[in-house]
Amino acid sequence: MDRTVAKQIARYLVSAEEDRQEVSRITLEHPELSVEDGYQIQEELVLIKLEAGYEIVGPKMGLTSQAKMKQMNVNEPIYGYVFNYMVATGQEISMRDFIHPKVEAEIAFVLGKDIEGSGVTGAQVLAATEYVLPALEIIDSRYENFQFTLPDVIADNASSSKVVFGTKLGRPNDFELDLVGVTLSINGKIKDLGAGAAVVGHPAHSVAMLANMLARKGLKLKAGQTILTGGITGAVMLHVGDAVSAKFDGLGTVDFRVT
Ligand code: OOG
Ligand code: MG
Repeated sequence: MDRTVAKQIARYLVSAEEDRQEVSRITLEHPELSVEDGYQIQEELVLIKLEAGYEIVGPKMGLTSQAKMKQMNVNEPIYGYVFNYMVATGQEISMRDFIHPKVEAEIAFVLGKDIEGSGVTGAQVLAATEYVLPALEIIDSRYENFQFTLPDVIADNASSSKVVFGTKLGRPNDFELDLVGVTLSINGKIKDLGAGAAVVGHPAHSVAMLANMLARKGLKLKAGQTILTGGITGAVMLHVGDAVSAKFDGLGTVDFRVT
């Protein structure tokens, strides 16, 4: 698509994020947009963030579980980017920072080596991984009612908004990550649960898919990046006063409170 249009749409989405103001999804005005166009807009959005001085923590995968695909009514995994300003530093997050946030439990990978090329496998990913750690991702679609098609959500940086990382680092080979069980609770009540296998069979497979998707663009995963592999559980709406807690078998607990 025309670069000027892609840039203009990217700016529209960045403003929605900065103003915490939901906007009409872009495919209403541009019904012809393809998945490729969505990524072109996302690339412009990433450039705007980099020009503003923000840094990439890592790319992330989204819509990798049946729970998420069903919930959002889309049928294929996507990627987006987590930036340094999105990483929560305390145990509290303020509802004022969001439009209509939801939380989901994920397993994150910290890479010790670059992963490049097509045909990357889960085994290669595990060999290149320094640590795995639990995370709660807070997604906040910029679109009205959190409703979108694939090109919309890709352009909107896969709804990325904030991440709370756990503090317990695991060595990837000490776990069968597909069998790691997770519960997601709010105010002491379990809202959803699952296991690592919910994420395209194995979270390492999600990272491999990501490497392969990036390879098509001539990009690679880099040593030092922290990568979210996608929600294991469905995403749960947040409200002021919520105490959110996710328990990961062997990887500890991630908690935060919504003020
Ligand atoms: C898209 C974001 C997807 C995940 O883990 O599935 C995502 C959305 O559901 O709004 O981060
Ligand atoms: Mg996610």
